[in-house]
Amino acid sequence: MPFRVWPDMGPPGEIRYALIWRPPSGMLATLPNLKAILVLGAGVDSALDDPTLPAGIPVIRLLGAGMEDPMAEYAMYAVLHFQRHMHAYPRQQRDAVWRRIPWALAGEWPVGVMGLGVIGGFIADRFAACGYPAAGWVRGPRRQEGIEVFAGKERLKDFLARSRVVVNVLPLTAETEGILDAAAFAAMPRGSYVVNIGRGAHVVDADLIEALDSGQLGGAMLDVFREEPLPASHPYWRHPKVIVTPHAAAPTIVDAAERQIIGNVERLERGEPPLGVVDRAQGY
Ligand code: OXD
Repeated sequence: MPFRVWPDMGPPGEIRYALIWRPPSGMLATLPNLKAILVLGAGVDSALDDPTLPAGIPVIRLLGAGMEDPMAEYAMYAVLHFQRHMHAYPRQQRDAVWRRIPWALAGEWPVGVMGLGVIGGFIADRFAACGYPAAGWVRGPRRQEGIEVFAGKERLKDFLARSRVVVNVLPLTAETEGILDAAAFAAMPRGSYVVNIGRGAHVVDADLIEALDSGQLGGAMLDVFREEPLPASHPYWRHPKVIVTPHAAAPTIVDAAERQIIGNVERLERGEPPLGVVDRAQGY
């Protein structure tokens, strides 16, 4: 199959499959014979954001595609960092202070994962396997062996209240935008932690900073932001309780993504349903 790299795509009518990550708004609408839109990532919020996105064409996302492991590594690192006070020891070292900070064992440190899709479910299993009481919050009813599942908006508060740390991997939709706000932080135990590897817009930034400053939250490790790159003037960069990483939790793994995308194009060519089709109304 000929493969063209935008903007050198030749006659737009020849393009049948578009592999995208944040294309300019309106670009896909110029392709009259498009059969499928394949997103080169797990999150499709930016693709669905385009009001000119052609209707009736499947939008397909990556399902894990090897990103589960690096995402889980990031989440594990963040949780261990906070659980074992690795954020506090550098301050002590600076002043040559020899003081052991008491910590809770994994079994006494409940971890909550927001989103139990391919990636979130994998992360929750990792925590459970390492002995953390692991729970997940999801939109609708779901079961996952060994994971306490809280389903629906009405269970969100209970989920937050039992979590010493919340790891967010939700898809960004109209329903989840700003879900990590002042009310959510207030529901968490005092001094707990937030790890965001979902999307920046899940967090109400001013509320997070306020919760950190008041001591309601002990710290946050953030990989995703409303504006990326995070502007140099943003208070997160210099906040003593925030660790900023540059959307680095899990890059798209080329080999695995390639296999999944080629598999889906082959399915479409055979007239079979592809895997990972996004429900546009639902937003993921
Ligand atoms: C993704 C991402 O959605 O990189 O894959 O954020």
